Amino acid sequence: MAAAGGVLVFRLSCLFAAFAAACPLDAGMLFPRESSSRERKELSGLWSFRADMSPSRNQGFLGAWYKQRLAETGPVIDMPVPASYNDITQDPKLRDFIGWVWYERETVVPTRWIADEGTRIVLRVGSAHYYSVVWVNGVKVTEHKGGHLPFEAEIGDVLRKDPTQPCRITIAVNNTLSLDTLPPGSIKHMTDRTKYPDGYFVQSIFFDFFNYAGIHRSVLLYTTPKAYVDDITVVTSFLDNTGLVQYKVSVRGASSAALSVTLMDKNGRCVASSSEPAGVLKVIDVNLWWPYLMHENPGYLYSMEVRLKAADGKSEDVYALPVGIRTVSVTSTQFLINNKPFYFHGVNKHEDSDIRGKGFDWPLVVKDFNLLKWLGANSFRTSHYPYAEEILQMCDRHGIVVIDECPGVGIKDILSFGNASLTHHLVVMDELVRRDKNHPSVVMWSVANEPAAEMPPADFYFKTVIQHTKALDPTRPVTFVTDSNYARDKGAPYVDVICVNSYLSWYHDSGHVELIALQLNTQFENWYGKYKKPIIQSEYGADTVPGLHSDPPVMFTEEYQNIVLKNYHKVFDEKRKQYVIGELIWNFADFMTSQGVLRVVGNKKGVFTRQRQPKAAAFILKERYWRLANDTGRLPPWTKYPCSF
Ligand code: BDP
Repeated sequence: MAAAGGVLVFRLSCLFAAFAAACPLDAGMLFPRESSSRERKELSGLWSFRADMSPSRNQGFLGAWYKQRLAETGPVIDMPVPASYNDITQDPKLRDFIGWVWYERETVVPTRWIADEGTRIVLRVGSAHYYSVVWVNGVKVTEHKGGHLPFEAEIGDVLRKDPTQPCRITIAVNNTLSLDTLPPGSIKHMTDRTKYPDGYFVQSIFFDFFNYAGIHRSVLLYTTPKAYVDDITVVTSFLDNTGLVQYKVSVRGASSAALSVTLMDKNGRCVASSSEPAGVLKVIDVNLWWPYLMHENPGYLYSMEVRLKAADGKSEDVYALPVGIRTVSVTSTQFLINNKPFYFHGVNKHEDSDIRGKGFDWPLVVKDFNLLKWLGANSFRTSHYPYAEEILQMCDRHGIVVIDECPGVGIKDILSFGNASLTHHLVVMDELVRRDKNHPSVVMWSVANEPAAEMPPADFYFKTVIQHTKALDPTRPVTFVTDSNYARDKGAPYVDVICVNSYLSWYHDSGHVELIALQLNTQFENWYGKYKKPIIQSEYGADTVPGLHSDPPVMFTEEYQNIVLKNYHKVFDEKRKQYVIGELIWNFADFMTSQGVLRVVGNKKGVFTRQRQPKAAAFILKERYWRLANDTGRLPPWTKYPCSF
């Protein structure tokens, strides 16, 4: 038993060594939490805003709009942050705008932050879509490529230059997508003057959601002492009833410093501690982290409190990281969490709602979690980009399992498989793993959705991205999501789990629901026969306009969505006894897309409307998911189906 324990710790150490060494980014990206040594100042609210409507979209840079107050260089409007700017006004030019928009906010920084040279002042942007440049009091402090992931800059030096000035933050954001951005897009200049006026251009995108833009997550200032905890990495495991938390703390700003690491249970009792920057904490009688509906006490979190005392003994930094102790592994037919088979019965989502677009909104987040629980969903995929950190924290606490997807959606053009794209894709994976590596809810990385993987460079491209991701994090499986076109299997040899999207009786054989069983069966047998890897049906569904009815069912009615779901479910029930390890409906809720003849004010495949009201299919899914939870989980008696909601 001791020997087995030793082997496990050794295995964990090897995995961990690879994990902790692989990330090439030069700093951590811990979520900014308050503590006795760290303060936060939220900058959510109204910002000044102007879209640069000049033909070149370059007026703001030529006129150096960042050098003075934005209102001094032209008219400004109020813009809420966080929110997409597209749906905030009545102006169609702003909804469909492509190019640079300018945000500005003035704030007052507490005098003690400025006076104390030992305080680091950090400006953090949760996400802005797509390319951002940031100035403080006219001085450029950072720029960042890519939406959906945070970036930050230390701004203490700039503020201390003239402490009498308020802190004026200017952020220019450009939503232009090119063939080497992620997601890719392209600008089309229309040259036929009989049809288009001079200078007319449009942005083509190859993905099915509205290209919402602006500052999507909160902007804030936070402080740390000069010597601070820059990053923490944890990898967890367990043996019998002993939990193992392998950790590494990275410190900055001090050549020598004393550390204390304390792991506390839910009641604040210390269960393990250490004074080393890296090591393994052992937790006797461990409470494992379990998914929702798999255990009567899901989402159990410990708190790892790291205290850093600088050598001069004057300053102390304190950071508390929530830690869930669990393992994830994959066999040729199963997905195991804590060595028990886990069946994904969940949804695909979007960050999307009326008015806010992709802007973070707590009421929406909490409503969505209540709906997930009502539905009996135990998981979701962050289709098609990383979601807000606050959402992952909710998943950790509620035991909702996450497939964490990068914005690799719509890689359809051969030019998007070139070096520039690949290099950027690897950086995005670095940033994603750095941000999300410590979330117990995140059980798998998804590197792309439905790329044109039949193209010749795709094999090298996906091999490189998948192997890079596995090197970054050897503790989690990796997938890439393919469509039902079997030719597009280029990433499949390298992934751990096959994720397949298919729209049987919808995009082909439209209306023929009687073919679903046969075609779905063929789909599964083909993939499993060739790769012998577990399969998730990562998308399936049908557009449904709420309130449209027809019997016998026809496309777009609520009855049609129901019958499509039921036909898929019959096959899932057969195959889940073999190698199908999950089903994720497309989609949780209706969402906005670009206008086009296939979309009636957005994609209507939600089982909830965009306003989060159930269509008939939501009740079918709810009945099924609770029944599945009963079959596959370990529910306490009071949650037995039929549930009491
Ligand atoms: C899938 C895509 C998803 C689309 C969906 C659809 O992965 O982004 O929204 O089709 O057409 O192929 O509804």
